[in-house]
Amino acid sequence: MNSNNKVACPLDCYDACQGQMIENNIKGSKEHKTTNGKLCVNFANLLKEKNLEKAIYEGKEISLDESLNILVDKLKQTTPIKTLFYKGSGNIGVMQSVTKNFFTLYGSTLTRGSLCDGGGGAGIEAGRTNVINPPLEKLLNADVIVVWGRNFSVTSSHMYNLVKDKTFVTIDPVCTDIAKKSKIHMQINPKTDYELALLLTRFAHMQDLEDKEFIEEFGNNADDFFDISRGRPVVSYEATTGIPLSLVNDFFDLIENKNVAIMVGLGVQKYFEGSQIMRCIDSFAAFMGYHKKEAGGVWYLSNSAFGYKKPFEIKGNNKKVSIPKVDFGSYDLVFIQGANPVVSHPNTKKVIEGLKNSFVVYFGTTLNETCEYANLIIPSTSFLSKKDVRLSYGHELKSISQIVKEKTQESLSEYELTNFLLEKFGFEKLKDEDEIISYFENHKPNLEEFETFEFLDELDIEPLYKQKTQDNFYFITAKNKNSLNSQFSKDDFVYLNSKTNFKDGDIVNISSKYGNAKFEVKIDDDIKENCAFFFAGNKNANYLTPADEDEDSFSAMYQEVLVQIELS
Ligand SMILES: Nc1nc2c(c(=O)[nH]1)N[C@H]1C(S)=C(S)[C@@H](COP(=O)(O)OP(=O)(O)OC[C@H]3O[C@@H](n4cnc5c(=O)[nH]c(N)nc54)[C@H](O)[C@@H]3O)O[C@H]1N2
Ligand SMILES: Nc1nc2c(c(=O)[nH]1)N[C@H]1C(S)=C(S)[C@@H](COP(=O)(O)OP(=O)(O)OC[C@H]3O[C@@H](n4cnc5c(=O)[nH]c(N)nc54)[C@H](O)[C@@H]3O)O[C@H]1N2
Ligand SMILES: [Mo]
Repeated sequence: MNSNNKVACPLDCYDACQGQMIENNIKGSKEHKTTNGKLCVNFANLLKEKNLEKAIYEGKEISLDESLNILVDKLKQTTPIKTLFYKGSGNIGVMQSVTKNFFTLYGSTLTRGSLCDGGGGAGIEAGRTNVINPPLEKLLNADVIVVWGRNFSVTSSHMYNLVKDKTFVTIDPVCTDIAKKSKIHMQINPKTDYELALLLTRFAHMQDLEDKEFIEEFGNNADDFFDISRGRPVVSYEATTGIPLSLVNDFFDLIENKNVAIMVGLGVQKYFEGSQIMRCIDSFAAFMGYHKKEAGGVWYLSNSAFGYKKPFEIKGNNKKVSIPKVDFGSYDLVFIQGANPVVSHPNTKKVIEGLKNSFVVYFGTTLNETCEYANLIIPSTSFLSKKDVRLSYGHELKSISQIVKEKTQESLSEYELTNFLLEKFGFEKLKDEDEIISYFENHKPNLEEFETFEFLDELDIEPLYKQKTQDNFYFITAKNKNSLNSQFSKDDFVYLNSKTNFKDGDIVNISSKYGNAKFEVKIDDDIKENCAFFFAGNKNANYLTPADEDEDSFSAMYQEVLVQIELS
């Protein structure tokens, strides 16, 4: 029997599960704590995908060798800086990043920042240097879990399963699945989480609940932070956040003398000042001393590569562009790997116009909306037929991928493509694949905790509610249970509360200052009445979003926008 039977789920998700091939079926591993013997609906969806098996040039199938020759010729004919390397997160195995090694040496323009968690990460770094999560054990030992801008039971269903019997509090404008299971749901107005964090800080102080020892030993500027929270009358927060003070009282009753875990998600930071908002929440947690308790703490999307050397990263002085601001049309050649910018990148109109004006190479496993604008499509090998390791941004466990299925001849892994290009251009080849993988497999990073915590001491945020009128809506976009960003099932609806007076099936024109598109309405009273909700992967939602960066981290800010809705 083939002893290679491990399969890591490659999908961009907190859980990073470990599977095992047993008699031609892949089962969730029982030894991997978060996987706990089960795999999810999206893993099943992934197995059903129809993988690309042929290269395509200008709409016609060609052989893999021909496609590689075209790529090499094009790269040789183009000024390197006029090429863009754009990598998405369709597969987030460690080995996916080796391609950057070639494009760095070759001299391509690279991207910086993120379409995902960058703003929040910058906020955490400002307070405690590294974006790392506490060990999973501390979550398992917490009493109360505060789910803050995260759809916990949907976007990390395995982590949720380990703690599902605990007491939950949810802070979310949407009455999510986890909000329904929570003792307290604070249905907050979008982009007011920093105000709630300040209000909680104020209440904590009034009830003498702050952790004075933590503040004394680790905290810098805690007084300044507290002063910010004192700047406004307590009652004024009710109207802006939409949260009754009575709920805040209930919250403190619930958490008194309890070990508290705060699970923060993307929701709080999809804004221009996302970093400050996250830092405000993290500062509240520090005020309570949650970062250094026996159990509990603050979880976010951690830097999963923290504490690992980068065995294939090359330092270059390549030009870098902020990812949300990328103008595809200003490059002669764009190389897109594992991404679907036509759906997932902000401002779809600008993306499509740009792609039409460039020679687009798509390197991926499946055909997606971006392929429509690709001149050359090179098939990437399925995750079942290439080696990899998965680190996780949700917890400290890893999973391994071995080759469990023979690959088709007409595809290449990221490792193979990189070595091919390195050789063609006379650069040094990559280290041995097994050597790289075994380093990641065996190295245990030292997740050192911080020695000082810098509290937020100045706050400058322009709330969206100042521009909010009776006639516009907050734009909310979040993940779907049955899809992984733009992969798998499609949902192009706009979800609205019935109090908006729209009806199921209405066709509406939605516009923002960045663009407009048509949507079919679905009525859903889980959505707050001042919000218009769209799932990630909705092919029209990003016509409405800004192709611009947040203030701190070159990252997208999908929700820094209000929209108008009219019957069409
Ligand atoms: N099933 C599934 N799982 C996934 C993914 C998927 O597509 N499908 N995607 C993966 C990826 S790439 C990522 S980055 C993670 C992200 O996973 P999460 O961190 O859960 O992120 P989102 O689903 O984008 O948003 C989380 C919540 O924030 C809420 N929210 C929106 N605006 C605000 C606000 O202003 N304040 C507050 N408090 N809440 C707000 C939304 O209503 C939503 O419930 O999930 C991963 N897991
Ligand atoms: N409106 C809206 N937009 C969003 C978000 C949102 O919540 N709402 N979320 C944002 C977030 S958090 C993220 S992370 C981004 C994600 O945005 P992207 O990184 O663009 O991810 P996807 O759109 O899922 O596209 C991934 C593609 O990778 C390909 N792929 C899969 N496996 C492999 C592989 O092994 N190798 C290669 N080469 N390709 C592979 C698949 O075919 C798939 O089409 O989207 C962002 N955009
Ligand atoms: Mo993401």
